[in-house]
Amino acid sequence: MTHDSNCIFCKIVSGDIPAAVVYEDDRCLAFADLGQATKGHTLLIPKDHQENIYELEEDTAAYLFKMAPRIANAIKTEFEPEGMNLINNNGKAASQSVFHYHLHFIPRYGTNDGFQPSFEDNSAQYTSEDLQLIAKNINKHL
Ligand code: DGP
Repeated sequence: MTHDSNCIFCKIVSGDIPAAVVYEDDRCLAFADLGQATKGHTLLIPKDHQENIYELEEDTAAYLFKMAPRIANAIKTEFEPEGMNLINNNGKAASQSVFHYHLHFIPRYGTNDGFQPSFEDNSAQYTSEDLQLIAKNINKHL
């Protein structure tokens, strides 16, 4: 198990700093996000220090996403939100501030709950041929 002594989430894993633990087992930890973007905002992390989606080992990813529906359903049952966003930020440009992989569970209480993820619709700028080329160019690296 990799532990980075400078990583705040590794310190939570080791118990060096406290957290409001939602769930814990030998491989993962879920705890309340300090910021509570909305009520019930929870983070799910691997105990192993893996920085981001690019570094995430496939079996770690599989385990986190195996647990994800359980965490989401527990939040849903408790707070009865109208929806839920699962978000993972990778890199500073994508608003990652803690460089230990984490999945945000953000329960949504209507459209005015203070959390506003938005996506531009740029579909007018791309033809279906453009999309085919984008897909092909990504696929060649898989
Ligand atoms: P991100 O921007 O995706 O890297 O999200 C990092 C989140 O981690 C942010 O929502 C606040 C939360 N966070 C940072 N430090 C702590 C901490 O010490 N304890 C807890 N519970 N959450 C933290």
